[in-house]
This record gives sequence, structure tokens and C-alpha cells, in this order.
Amino acid sequence: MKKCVLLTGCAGFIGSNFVKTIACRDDVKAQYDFVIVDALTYAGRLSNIQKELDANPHLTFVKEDIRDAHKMDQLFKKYQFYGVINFAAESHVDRSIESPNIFVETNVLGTLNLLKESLAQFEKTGSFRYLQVSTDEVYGTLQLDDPAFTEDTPIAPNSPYSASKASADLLCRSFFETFKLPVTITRCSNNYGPLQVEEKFIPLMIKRALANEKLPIYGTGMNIRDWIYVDDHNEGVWKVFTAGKNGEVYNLGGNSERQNLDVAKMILKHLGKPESLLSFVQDRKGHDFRYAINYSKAQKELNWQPTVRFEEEGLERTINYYKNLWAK
Ligand code: NAD
Ligand code: TDX
Repeated sequence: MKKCVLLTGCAGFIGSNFVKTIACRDDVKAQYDFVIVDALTYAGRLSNIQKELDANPHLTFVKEDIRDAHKMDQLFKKYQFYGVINFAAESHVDRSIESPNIFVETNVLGTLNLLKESLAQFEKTGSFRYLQVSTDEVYGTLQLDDPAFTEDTPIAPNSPYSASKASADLLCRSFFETFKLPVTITRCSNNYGPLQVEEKFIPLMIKRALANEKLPIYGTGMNIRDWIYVDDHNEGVWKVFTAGKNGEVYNLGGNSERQNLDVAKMILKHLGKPESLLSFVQDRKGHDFRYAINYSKAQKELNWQPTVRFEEEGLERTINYYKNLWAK
């Protein structure tokens, strides 16, 4: 019999790419049905996955909010899920600095709703898989010569966004420790690729450059992020969901640490635009300096590693994608 898995937040950037590259793969289709729940906030666009929904009867879309405990209960009763992959979140650090409440409501309380429903289903059937899609930002920030984050690095979130994601991770851990709910957590670095909301760094830089508008670089532009192509992240999520050990955290990273300023310059160069478009603006409050991920656990246990090279493949593919979308 096919297993039915709840996917949340899959009208957004990473989730919609997951639907395309993993959920619609023939071997996956043969074994799983997916119910996609998304509240369609400003970050969720049904058009991101409409083609896949139209062409695939094993996908069902339900517009619903994970903050609504009653609706989640009805959904779990209806579909008797085998598992959950929770992509849904408020995901933008700058927004969390302006308006933190919704980050706690969706990222913490929404996750708690899913965990409680998952536990009820687990207690009924004795089997379940719950995967929490988390972030390297829960570990806080690094200096230049610090070693990369491992799964044993203490969590030390600095923004309301990362604090809300860390809180959700701790709830997941507690449901494993207290109730033995089979939970796994992935902590991934900065994703890039198609279908990302333009408020995030890479699509914003491309959009501004195409329009010959200023590219806002926070602070000095020396901050470092580890960039991972979204398909590599999703491959890791699926490996952890299907083969990760219960109760474990898995770091996923792109092996591509770059300074923000360098990334902006690469984009300008690729588009043939002048560096005079760079504009240094006020720094983000509490701006984490550097993230770097040690993913050797996922490599060893799950034979996972990133495959897309940043400059040579991923960035170029991404720039071309947005160029087709936006160039006038
Ligand atoms: P996104 O903002 O592009 O998409 C989030 C999706 O969740 C949207 O479709 C939105 O409509 C939906 N959503 C928001 N609130 C909801 C609610 N209350 N109920 C139901 N749906 C809701 O985010 P993304 O970049 O695709 O990130 C997906 C997940 O991956 C998040 O959990 C994020 O924390 C995590 N993550 C992101 C990155 C990154 O670089 N983008 C890196 C590591 C981890
Ligand atoms: O206009 C900008 N100028 C700028 O210099 C923006 C939007 C960002 N930046 C800088 C801030 C960061 O150092 O670029 C870097 C990347 O910024 P974001 O795209 O906002 O990502 P970040 O804050 O690193 O968080 C992202 O990665 C981890 C995602 O948004 C999170 O959801 C994920 O968990």
C-alpha cells in the first residue's frame, strides 16, 4: 500500500522545488501519496506547483494554516498520514526583526500542532516519520577561523527567526525524548535556485541588477554564507526522511562559503553590469557574520553530499532562470 505523507509549505521556495524534483520522481510516486498544505502567505505561490498538481494524481493540495490546531486535527483524521515533512515557516530574518510574533506563531506553535497530531497517529499505528526542516542559523554565528558547525555545536540563535526555528527544533527533540516520536531534523545552509522570493539576497541582487537599480549590501559585505543549490538540499531532506536515524540531527551544507560582496560582484559580472550599482547600506541588526556547515555525518551515514558547484553551475543556472523571468 502507498504511504501518505503530509508536506507543509510546498508553495514556497524550497518546498515547491521538492515537489518538482523529489515528490514527482517515478520511484517516489510509486510508493507515496502527498498531501500538500500551505497557507499561501506572501511567500507561497500556488503557481509554483500548479503544473505538478495538474499532472499528478498522487499530489493533493489543501490551502490551510498549520497554526490552526483544529484544521490540522481534521486533516490528520482524514488522511491517516504515515509521515510529515515540515517545510512551512516564516523564513525571512529581516521580517523577524520587524515583526517577531508571527515567527513564534507559525514556526513554534505551528510545529507543535504538527507534532501533537503526529504523536496521536504514531500511538495509533506504531509507525511514523516526522522530519523538521531547520536551518544552520540555530547555531548562531562564527568568526573567520572558527571550525564549521557540527550537529554537536550548541545552539545559540541570534535573530527572532533563528530563535523560533531553534525553539521548534527543541520541541521536536522533546517529542522524541519524551514520547519516542520518530523525529529527524535537518539543518541546512543558505539555499539558492529558482522560485525563491525576491526578498532573499541572491534573487534580489539579480532583480536589481537587471533593472539597473542599486544592489543593497548590508554593512561591509564581508559577511559569509555557505550557499547550497536547492536540489541538493532537497535530496538530503529525502535521504534523512527515508533513512535518517530517529532522534538525530543532520547538517546539510553546500561546501561553498562566499562573502556577500563577492556574490553580488559575480552576479553583476555575469549580467554585464557595472560595480557602481553596489550600494553599501545600514547593516542588519544582530547580523550573523559567518555560517559554515560540517556535513560529514550525512555524508558518512546517508551517502549524501552537495553536487552543484556554486560559480560554475548553480549560480549561472539561477541567474539565467531569473533573467528569463524578469529581463525586459
Ligand atoms: P519560503 O518563505 O519561501 O516558503 C515558506 C512557505 O511556507 C510558503 O509557501 C508559505 O506560504 C508557507 N507558510 C508560511 N506560514 C504558514 C502557515 N502558518 N501554515 C502553512 N503554510 C505556511 O521559505 P523557504 O526558503 O522555502 O524555507 C522552507 C523551510 O526551509 C523553512 O522551514 C526554512 O526555515 C527552512 N530553511 C530555509 C533555508 C533558505 O536558505 N531558504 C535554509 C535552511 C532552512
Ligand atoms: O538586501 C540584502 N542585502 C544583504 O547584504 C539582503 C536581503 C541580505 N543581505 C545579506 C544578509 C546576509 O548576510 O545577505 C546575506 C543573505 O541574506 P538572506 O538572503 O536574508 O539570508 P539569511 O539571513 O542568511 O537567511 C537565509 O538562510 C538561512 C534564509 O533566509 C533562512 O530562511 C535560512 O534559514
